[in-house]
Amino acid sequence: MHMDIDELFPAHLSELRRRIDLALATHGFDGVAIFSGAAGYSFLDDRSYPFRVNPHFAQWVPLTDLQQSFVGYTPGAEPLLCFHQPADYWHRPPSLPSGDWLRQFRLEVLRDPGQALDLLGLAGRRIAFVGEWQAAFEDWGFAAINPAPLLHQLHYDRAVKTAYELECMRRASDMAVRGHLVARDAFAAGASEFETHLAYCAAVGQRDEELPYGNIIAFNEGAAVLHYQHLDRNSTGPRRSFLIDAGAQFRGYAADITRTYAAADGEFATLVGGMDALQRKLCAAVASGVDYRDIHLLAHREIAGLLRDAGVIRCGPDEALESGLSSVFFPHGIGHLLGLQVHDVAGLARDPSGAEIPRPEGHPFLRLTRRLEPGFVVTIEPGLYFIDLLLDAARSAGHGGRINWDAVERLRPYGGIRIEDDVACTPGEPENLTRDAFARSEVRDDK
Ligand SMILES: [Mn+2]
Repeated sequence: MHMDIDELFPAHLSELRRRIDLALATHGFDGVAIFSGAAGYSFLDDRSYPFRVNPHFAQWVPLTDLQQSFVGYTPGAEPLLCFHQPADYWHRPPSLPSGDWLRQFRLEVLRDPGQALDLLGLAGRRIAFVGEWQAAFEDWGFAAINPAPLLHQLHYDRAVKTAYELECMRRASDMAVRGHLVARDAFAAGASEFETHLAYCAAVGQRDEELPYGNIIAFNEGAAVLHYQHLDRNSTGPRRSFLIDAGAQFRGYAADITRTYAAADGEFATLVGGMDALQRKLCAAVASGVDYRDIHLLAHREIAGLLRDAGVIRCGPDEALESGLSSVFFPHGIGHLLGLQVHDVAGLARDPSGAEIPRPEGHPFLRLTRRLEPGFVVTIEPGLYFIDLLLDAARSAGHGGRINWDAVERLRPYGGIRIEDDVACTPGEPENLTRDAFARSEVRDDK
């Protein structure tokens, strides 16, 4: 069912080398030093923020918690991994890496990050630094710090996933789906939002700071808050609806999945079913050559059609889209690139230069405007919400007559609906990483 990840790694690294060889030659560098990063500290405190590895580093090396380390690379030479393993009795120093992937690297273990200076071969060569800059590197002689033209090119290329990256994302999907199923059951069993969150983390096997983004676990009206961050500790009170937007990461690659559940049959449950059907239709539109902006606009028409059929609005899809009414209920983009970052880079890139493809007018939150290519992984996440702030603004803006306010009052206590899958574009049919992972979990459950 799953491919052997170690077998896929050498071809992945070859592709990274091919890409960076071209980028370095184009922009006049002899090599690159990719810094993993260092945890930052809270103001006036000796507590650090959660560490987030430089995604460029994680693309080369499947180590997401390694600080003060470098990948050094010059075209034609074996990549160098400067692995920082401090002598430290306050913390557990990182264990030396192992695994087949390591055979692609020359490993140097450093007690002090400063030892990387000689190893990186900066003398007489133009080496670009990629990562979060540290004052300690001031005198090292890097030719450039995060040169924008080089980064634009690497980010543009990153949208196309290698077979290794796709496999990492399938595994992240499996992990996240495990959490989703447990969370669904926790909600049904009467857990609080906070308890549901803990059950999710336990099932996935990742703590908050390891997840690709903070879980959104929202009951009832909370589902209308797009990035609801509060985790209510109270488990009493009515439960009408449950929106969970939660992921997982495998070797730094993210899954980003949202599901919405109705606690009982009725008007809201019917709306959830309608959203699920239109979401599948939008997923099927993920194909090579398709302008992602068109999927976004199709989503607006589909959601408006659903709202009209449900008696929530009183106009057709085209009028709802053109008047801006559909954005009252669906105020975010249909999705984004996914990979090493949950909202992955270069979603608007026209080409490797960093020039941008504009968003459709009136749609300021769309994060992806490119034409899809095989290897792109995108999310498809239509939403439909009852947001007081936007409904009030719609009334002031003259949309009042197009909205059935009785229906809005009935549905407002449910908050909203979002259904989100991660979909890989291929030369043929799209691969739905999320629905495939749910299907695999059902096969397991049946046994
Ligand atoms: Mn998303």
